[in-house]
Amino acid sequence: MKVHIITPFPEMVKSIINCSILAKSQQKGYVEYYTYNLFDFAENSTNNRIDDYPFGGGAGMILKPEPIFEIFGSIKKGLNENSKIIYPTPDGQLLNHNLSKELSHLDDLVIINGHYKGIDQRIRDHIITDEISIGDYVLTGGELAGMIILDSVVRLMPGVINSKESSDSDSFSHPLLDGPHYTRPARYKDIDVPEILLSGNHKEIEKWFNKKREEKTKLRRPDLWGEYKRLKKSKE
Ligand code: 6GU
Repeated sequence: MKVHIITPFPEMVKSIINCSILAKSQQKGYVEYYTYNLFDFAENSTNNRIDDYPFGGGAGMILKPEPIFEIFGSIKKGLNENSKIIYPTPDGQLLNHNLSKELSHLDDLVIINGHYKGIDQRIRDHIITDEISIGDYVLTGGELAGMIILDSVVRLMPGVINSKESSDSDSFSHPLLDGPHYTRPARYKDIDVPEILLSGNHKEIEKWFNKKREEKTKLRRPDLWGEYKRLKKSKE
């Protein structure tokens, strides 16, 4: 997958893609990241301005169309038909596991990060294919939201995380939330790991783990709990 990220703050983006799994996914050849500094494309077209006042008045600045159209014009030729142009925005469709999974199968992803009050609507109407929100709260800019979207997508690409089981047991790839995990030592500061985990009885351990997942889901997410019970019933 090729990932193109358009932003006025490429350093912010690079600090994230150069660490941990996102960096490894590039080293292993699964993903290639390209970042574009919006200011580099504002020199000719808009006298170094990337934003301007909104027509009709109101508070906040709007990202100008020219630099973004120019960058996108240069990227567009190389894009596969199977690609999405994403605008992270609090008024977008809510991100969830299924959406991340869908995006993880694409050949190209373009992420356009907005700032200030937003971006000129013509960019949204003519370039963007998907507007995505990461939750019901507002961030100062699109970079962090874009990186959250990207992180959730890249980790689902086959091969990026070594063990398939590791991502399959996560919360949200299953109707139940994930349960408690322990590692050595079995006793630390007089606090013991649950005995069942040391028993070697895999069947009982699985039962115990599932019970823990159920308890947590029931308590924290009545919506998922209801869905889980419906699913269980339909299988009976
Ligand atoms: Cl995608 N962007 C910003 N700026 N704030 C958000 C968001 C995105 N999703 C929730 N809040």
